[in-house]
Amino acid sequence: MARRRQIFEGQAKILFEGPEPGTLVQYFKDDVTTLNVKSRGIITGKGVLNNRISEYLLTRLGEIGVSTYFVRRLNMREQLVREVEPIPIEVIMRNIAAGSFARRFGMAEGTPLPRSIVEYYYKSDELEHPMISEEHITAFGWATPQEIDEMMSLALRINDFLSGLFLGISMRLMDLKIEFGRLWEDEQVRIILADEVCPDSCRLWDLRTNQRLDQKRHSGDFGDLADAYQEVARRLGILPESGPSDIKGPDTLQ
Ligand code: AIR
Repeated sequence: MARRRQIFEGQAKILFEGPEPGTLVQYFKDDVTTLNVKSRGIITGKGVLNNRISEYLLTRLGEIGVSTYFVRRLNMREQLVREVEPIPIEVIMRNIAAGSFARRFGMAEGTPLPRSIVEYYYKSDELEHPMISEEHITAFGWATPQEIDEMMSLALRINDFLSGLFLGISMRLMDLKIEFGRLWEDEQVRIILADEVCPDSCRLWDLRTNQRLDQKRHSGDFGDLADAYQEVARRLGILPESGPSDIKGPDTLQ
């Protein structure tokens, strides 16, 4: 196969130029890092699972009318996505206190919040993703007040829908990180969800046992994570075609 032009490489994905204008190919890597990127590892098959999980969740979101960058899955590790103008903000929805939120407010992890809370962080590895307010977003020109409103209402819808979907498979969506982008179509611009949704980008706890399916990732011990990702895929009913034995998948990265 001909070499493709690489557009971007992140901690867990690589974006290549797509087959037609306005598209990209997203490759899901097996690499895993702690959230502060201080510890790295590999979970064999994680990329294959995340590709399937994100395909499933973005397809369900599309069905309820949330526009996303997902076009279709191409193979075990890659999907075709729409190219957008990225907005350099991470939107984090918090449903239950955990992680940095629990530390910041001195709350025990697992404490329910009075309502879902939206937070914004500036996407910069160098600055370690500082938390920002709407003031910073508009003052620095990262998004307009209307775009912030759009992101906020999309984030609430996405969070509500996914919380219900995960409850249906006995998992609690503690928090979720999403990113948006601007899509230009016929000289019109609109905000769409432009980020994978998978266990890399959220915290999921088992509803009954409170087992933390992400816990190891946050502590830097990646030991049991392969099992946790497989458990999420299994409950969603989307383990790769031939089951866990097929999880490595073809090495299509060029
Ligand atoms: N997240 C934050 N940066 C990258 C990601 N994936 C996600 C975490 C967690 C949520 O955002 O996976 O679900 C909040 O993270 P924290 O560390 O701020 O509590």
